[in-house]
Amino acid sequence: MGLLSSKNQNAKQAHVLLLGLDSAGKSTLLYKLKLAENVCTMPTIGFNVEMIHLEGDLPLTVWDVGGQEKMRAAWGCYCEDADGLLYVVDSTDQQRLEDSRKEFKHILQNEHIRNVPVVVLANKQDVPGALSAEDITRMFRVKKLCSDRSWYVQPCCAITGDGLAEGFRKLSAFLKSRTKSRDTLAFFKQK
Ligand code: G3D
Ligand code: MG
Repeated sequence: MGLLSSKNQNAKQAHVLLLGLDSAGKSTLLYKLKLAENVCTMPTIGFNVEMIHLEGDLPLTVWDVGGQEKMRAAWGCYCEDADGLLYVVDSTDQQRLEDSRKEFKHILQNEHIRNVPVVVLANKQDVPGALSAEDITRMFRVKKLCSDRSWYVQPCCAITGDGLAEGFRKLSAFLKSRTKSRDTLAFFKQK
């Protein structure tokens, strides 16, 4: 799986999927982070792919896949190489919250990303009346859905950038500890 896969466990880089309904703020947050630092970019073919490398952290290759209804059916095709999932929620869009929750639940069932760490980004916190990270955690039943993996729900605002680095760093930390425990397991298996 991905760049942290058994094929390439020494590569200090990870492949992360950035998903969520259309208009959740995926591209805004990706470019907000990208413009705040020096990054290597890659050509975009029907979706955005950017390298995000926060100082002192694991470089993340982030795949921002479209969230329109017809694109959602294709999300599964991007899972095979994924080491982690960032799921963006528009915390102000109460009408589509249930759609977003269903898509979240569905993607978590993809066998290729079983057990991969998840960070949910509760975006648009600048808008009055936005649901809090705690509300999203409860309404999405994140604790139950992610009982088989590391997870975290991070409040953020893609416009100001508040909370974005924290969310990415959290995922990076999960990925690092996952690699470490895999290495330890491999070490003991060899013995
Ligand atoms: P997507 O890539 O998930 O489809 P976009 O979403 O990044 O294109 O964002 C959709 C709209 O939401 C954009 O507005 C964008 O400016 C807005 N948006 C994204 N993040 C935030 C946020 O944190 N706060 C607020 N207030 N707005 C946000 P437009 O008007 O261009 O459609
Ligand atoms: Mg987009």
